[in-house]
Amino acid sequence: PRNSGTGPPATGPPLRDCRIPSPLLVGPVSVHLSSPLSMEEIILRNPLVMPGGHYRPPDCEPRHHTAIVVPYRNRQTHLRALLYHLHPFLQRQQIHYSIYIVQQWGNSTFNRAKLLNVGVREALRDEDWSCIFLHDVDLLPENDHNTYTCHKQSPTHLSVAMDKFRYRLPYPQYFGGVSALTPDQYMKMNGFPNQYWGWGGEDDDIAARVRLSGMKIMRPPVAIGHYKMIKHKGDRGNEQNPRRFDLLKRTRLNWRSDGLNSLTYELLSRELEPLYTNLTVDIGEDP
Ligand code: UDH
Ligand code: NGS
Repeated sequence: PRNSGTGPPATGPPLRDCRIPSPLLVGPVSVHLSSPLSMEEIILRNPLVMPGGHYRPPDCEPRHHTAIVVPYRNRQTHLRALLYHLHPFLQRQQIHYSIYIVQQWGNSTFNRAKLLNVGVREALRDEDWSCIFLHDVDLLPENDHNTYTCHKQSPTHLSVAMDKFRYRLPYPQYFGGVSALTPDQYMKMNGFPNQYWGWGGEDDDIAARVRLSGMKIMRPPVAIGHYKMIKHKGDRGNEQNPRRFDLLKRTRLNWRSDGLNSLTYELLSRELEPLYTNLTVDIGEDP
């Protein structure tokens, strides 16, 4: 129904449901990274995107409502490449979506999983999203048959074939890059850990939480889950976390007490940029 909270205002006759699969899909796309456009040019190329990076297909009723949550700090060129690429990609899938950039304020050590927790909580204040995507800023999907929707049964890992891993999984339990959950699945696993400051291990912890809370991970076929990663060096403020192996040993003991139910942060601003919602957040620092 058009007026169930996620629907647009009731104007005009009801739209027919969007077709599955979307007739706009093209399959494999070549991703060029050489010269990213300016933000102004990307805005001009996406006239149907509304403030906050919000979009709904104009001529059919979408079946999927997806929030894209991106953990972020100081990756301007990657962000432009992602927006340039992802907006048209999602529009071809005829999804109702918004893109949330969750920006860690200050210079304390980066904490990807905690930023994702913040993003999920803030996105769910906006809309009754049926699906939440956790998306690294430097990963560009190369095939639009890899749909940005959720499975009711299981959390999904989408980035199963990244160019830097020669288009296959680096190890069977790998859950980094791009993944997706319904809000129910997210609640069931108590969200993500808040204690991983610095690089590494948080994605393995999230994968363990999926299993410990009684769920499984689904994946698209390797031929479809292709991603190009924008090459870069390690970031200042995100050095390897020496505690990650110790933390991972305790996931089984900690997942019920550390996560969504222990999340604290201060939202410093929430800005509706033309192509994304910009959440700037103080998540504190490694104690
Ligand atoms: N991120 C930022 N800014 C940072 C750090 C991380 O935006 O300063 C975000 C960004 O969305 C990135 C994600 O967090 O895609 C994951 O960052 P990462 O550096 O852990 O992973 P990535 O796959 O790089 O991008 C890995 C290469 C460097 C590894 C060096 C350690 N051996
Ligand atoms: C594992 C890390 C993951 C990481 C993956 C790929 O070793 O967090 O490598 O890393 N786990 C631990 O360190 C415990 S990558 O090749 O992208 O740098 O995602």
